[in-house]
Amino acid sequence: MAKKAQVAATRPPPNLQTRLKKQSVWSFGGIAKAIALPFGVAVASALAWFVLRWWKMPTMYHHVHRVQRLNTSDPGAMERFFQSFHGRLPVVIEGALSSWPAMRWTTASLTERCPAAQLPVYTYDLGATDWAALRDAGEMSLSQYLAEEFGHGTAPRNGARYGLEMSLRNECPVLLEDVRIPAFFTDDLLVRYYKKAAWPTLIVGPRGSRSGLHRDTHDLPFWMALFNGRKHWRIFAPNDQALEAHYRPERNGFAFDPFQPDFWEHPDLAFATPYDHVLEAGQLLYIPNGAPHGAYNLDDTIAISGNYLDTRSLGRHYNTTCSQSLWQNSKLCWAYEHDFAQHKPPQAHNLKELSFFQFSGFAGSAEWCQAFLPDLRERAEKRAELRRCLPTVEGYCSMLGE
Ligand SMILES: O=C(O)CCC(=O)C(=O)O
Repeated sequence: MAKKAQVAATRPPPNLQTRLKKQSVWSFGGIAKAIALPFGVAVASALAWFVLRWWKMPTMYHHVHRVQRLNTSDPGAMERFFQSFHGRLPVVIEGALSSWPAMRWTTASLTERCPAAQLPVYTYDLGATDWAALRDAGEMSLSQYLAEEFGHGTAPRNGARYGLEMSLRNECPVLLEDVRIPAFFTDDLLVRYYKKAAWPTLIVGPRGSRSGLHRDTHDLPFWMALFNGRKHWRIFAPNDQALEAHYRPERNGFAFDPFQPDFWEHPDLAFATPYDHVLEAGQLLYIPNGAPHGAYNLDDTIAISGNYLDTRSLGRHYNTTCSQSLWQNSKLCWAYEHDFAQHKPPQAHNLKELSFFQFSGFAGSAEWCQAFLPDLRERAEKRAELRRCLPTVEGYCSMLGE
């Protein structure tokens, strides 16, 4: 009896027993049991989502077009250019550069012939907000640049500097004698009315240097004549919808790498359709108005390039380009309307390749000097950076008997 009473005394009263039972549900084991199922389901779903996304992740663009070619010796090449490519599609033009002395340019000849030339240099940074994802890295002498950046063979290098848009007429006018303006691009309103335009310009880039995907200023069409090395190009149609979400108006460019898009982050980019071409020395590339483009230098490259505005592009210029907030206040959208309107487009078959001096409206280099030098002197009074170029241009023109 005494024992029974003892046992009863150690057993908790019935209401306390149920309380303890309830508490045990919230013990560690209980909590673990309670969350194990939802946690397991969440992990499994996350894993399934990850695997599915990885499985479905595109590894390349669904469609890649090759850039079509046009040979200048084909009868009707000029008409074909205007019918099929002008304002619509990029095209590689062959046979246009074979007689240009610039095809013989080397780092040694540029160094010797342009001793005072200064080259604007840039470094590629996809995160930068600058044009073509190229950060301004200042200016350096062309000869020093070529000595430091070119000739590294195939050794992998990071942070190569890219030399872009060196004005030939200001920095090394003697080189203008070695280049021509291809017939396709000679109907240029800018060279006639917008004297600030300094095209064609020199573009020099060592192996591994590159530009980001961008549209050109005022969505102008672009051409490049390549004299040395190979350049890999990716170009998109002006209205490729898959690109629109990646457009950054502040830099008229795109926040992704067209050569290695991040398909994990942006699977929609697989629906973009690039035109792909490795441009070889001796080839001329045309990129239509507003077409996004970017290039990667597979070798040390030497090229010239230009933008232009021809009468056949004027409708697009005013109706599309100038309606964008980026350009609507630009002088090119209002100040030259009268001049541009009275300019008649030449017939395609009348277009001929021109020397730079003829393209600028002069019979030859001496006549060009007579107009350009006083103009440069006047502009140099207001712009200090042009003062540096005066002795170079004066030296060139005095050689011709200005
Ligand atoms: O050659 C390059 O890397 C790009 C040049 C270019 O696209 C441009 O000047 O608009």
